[in-house]
Amino acid sequence: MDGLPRTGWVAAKHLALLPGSDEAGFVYLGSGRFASDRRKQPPITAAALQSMATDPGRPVTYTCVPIGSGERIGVDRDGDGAWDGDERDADTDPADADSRP
Ligand SMILES: [Ca+2]
Ligand SMILES: [Ca+2]
Repeated sequence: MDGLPRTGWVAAKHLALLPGSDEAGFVYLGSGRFASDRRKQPPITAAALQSMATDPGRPVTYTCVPIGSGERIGVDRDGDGAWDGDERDADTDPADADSRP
């Protein structure tokens, strides 16, 4: 399973450029799948996530986090329930819980 732990959640901040975005967060769902910080996007495999970092200077960073904190660290930094990518798309502040779509 690509060397990822089978328990807990792993959040990944992916700094490779995605279309229309300069940053994306992901949270590990289990079974080698990651959810992006845009709720409507389907989960992707660990291999697909790694393949996005094909150029130098566009790393994918994996962070092991305590069980239960992966969603906040990976995809909803302010914990307001709106995921970071959806907030960026809606021009609300992903770091301010009082600002949400
Ligand atoms: Ca949020
Ligand atoms: Ca917010």
